[in-house]
Amino acid sequence: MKQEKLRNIAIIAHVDHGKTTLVDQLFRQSGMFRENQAVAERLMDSIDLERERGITIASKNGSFRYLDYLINIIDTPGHADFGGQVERVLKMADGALLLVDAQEGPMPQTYFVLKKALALRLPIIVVINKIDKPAARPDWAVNQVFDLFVRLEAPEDILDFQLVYASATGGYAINDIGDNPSSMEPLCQKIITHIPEPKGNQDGPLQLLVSSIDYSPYLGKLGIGKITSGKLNINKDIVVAQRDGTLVPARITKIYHFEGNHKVSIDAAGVGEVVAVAGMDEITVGVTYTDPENPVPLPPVEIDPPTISMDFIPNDSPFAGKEGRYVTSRHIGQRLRREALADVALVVEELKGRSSFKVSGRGELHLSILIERMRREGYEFQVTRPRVIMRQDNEKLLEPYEELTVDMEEQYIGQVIERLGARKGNICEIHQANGNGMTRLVYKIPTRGLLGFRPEFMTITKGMGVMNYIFCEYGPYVGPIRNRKNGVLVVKETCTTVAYALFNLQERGKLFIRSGIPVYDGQIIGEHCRENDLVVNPAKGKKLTNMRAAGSDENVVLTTPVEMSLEECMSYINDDELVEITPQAIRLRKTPFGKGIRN
Ligand SMILES: Nc1nc2c(ncn2[C@@H]2O[C@H](COP(=O)(O)OP(=O)(O)OP(=O)(O)O)[C@@H](O)[C@H]2O)c(=O)[nH]1
Ligand SMILES: [Mg+2]
Repeated sequence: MKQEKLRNIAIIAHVDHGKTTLVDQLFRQSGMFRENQAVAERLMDSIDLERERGITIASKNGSFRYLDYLINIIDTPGHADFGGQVERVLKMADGALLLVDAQEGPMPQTYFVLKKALALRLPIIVVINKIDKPAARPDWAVNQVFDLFVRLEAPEDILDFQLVYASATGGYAINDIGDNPSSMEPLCQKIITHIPEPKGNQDGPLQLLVSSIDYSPYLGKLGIGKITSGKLNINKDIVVAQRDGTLVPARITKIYHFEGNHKVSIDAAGVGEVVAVAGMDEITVGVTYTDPENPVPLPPVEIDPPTISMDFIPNDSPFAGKEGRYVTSRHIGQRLRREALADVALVVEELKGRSSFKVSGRGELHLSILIERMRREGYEFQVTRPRVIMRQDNEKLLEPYEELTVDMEEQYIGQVIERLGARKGNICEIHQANGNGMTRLVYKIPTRGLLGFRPEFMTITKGMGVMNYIFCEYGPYVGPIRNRKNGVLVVKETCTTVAYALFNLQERGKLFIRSGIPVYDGQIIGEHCRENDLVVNPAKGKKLTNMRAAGSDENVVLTTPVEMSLEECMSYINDDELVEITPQAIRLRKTPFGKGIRN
């Protein structure tokens, strides 16, 4: 592949601004699919959890052809918790498409990803997307983007960014508002003219920085990256320069490049090509594949440190080992370490003498997605409540703060302000109702205060609110923040729940389970209406009498139990409680006495 006919771009934006949808259209219009071929929407969101949640979790490589150019494109996640991926995959790109929603304008994650792209001095094409929305305000959005570039002190040449307007769902891009929409052509033109071809010396020593890791059931681990110097040939001997500087010899068994959303096997690749390489198992993001005769390692990417952590503990509940396939500390440790090799934003530490692991990441979602994936793979374990990672600055204790943006209808503002006040948030900005009747509040709030706020916010705003947050800095510790006010209902002894007993317990609080469910001593099955915990017997039947009463057991009407998602469970529990996770169930429990789990 000739270097001048290659382009490598990353597509970056705030969550939901339309990255994956735009990739769909670029693929479709490149003639990659047959006319009548059924192609899934958001094709690059290929992981089950991505489809279920409608968000991108892992960045992915793909490519499409435009004229005689091959354009490698990297779709990235927009959610702040997965920001670590954006930081590292940008190393494969020679330019970036910065998408901005024409109605919302730049959002916290737009700021973050732009900052990372500017740090690498990548040329940028700004795509004002969703111009088809009735409340779109493209001119305003452009001004906001320009301000953002200025605020981030973009160098002169990059400040003068290229601009297109687009509707990813409509399948068109235009250079000026008012142009006739027809196709994505104007965007493709901008890519080939304004994003430079990849640089590097074809005859130099091999250099490829592994920026992403993929798995193949047949080939094991694949290191993905861009060749910045030299050539790569199949069955060639190379060395892997590890992050600590050691050199490990290796042999390349397979090389793939990307066509559409597929990998296609090739025999050789040259400078500028983005490839996936098989043959080495002990690799991690940040290693360099290089020449054994003349090794020239590349500096690995610096990744922002994690802000929250939780303990992963082998399951020791009375139901342990019944539902999972991988249950031992060894299984859990291996799986976590494997994840940490592919995801450098995740830090896994063994807790000595406790056969448990401290896992640190960028946010609740970062960790909960990992937990959910492990659960689906057949793992069984328990986790503690997430806690933020504190720092010490001389005598002062510091904790992480986030910038939180909430958009909601006016009638909910009072309640939201009250809740965020209790969580030690400080209002920084208020933007009165704009075109779509939403008011925006911007807060600075300790990360601790944010834990578990999303479900609360969704309940207050009846599911219509939008919230976003992004790590901003470490600041002074603000003292304790209260988690929940109420105690819980704790099961006395192992049994199966009975409708009649639950019916009576309903008066004591909110229940989390139905009848006919096996439960164990110490399991939490509801929230007490008072502040203390209450030990209950959910199997207590009715006293038998000879009398026939109207309210016999079949007639007992139970209110629907509260069903909490994994994230809700994680932030619901207190420090003396655990979430038990198995492929079949998520349960809450009290920590067994004497088995301290805190640091
Ligand atoms: N009206 C309108 N909706 C759009 C447009 N582009 C995307 N959407 C919608 O916006 C939503 C999010 O789109 P995605 O493509 O998943 O956004 P994303 O940026 O990939 O999101 P993450 O990967 O989770 O950060 C979907 O419901 C799309 O249908 C557009 O041009 N116009
Ligand atoms: Mg996406």
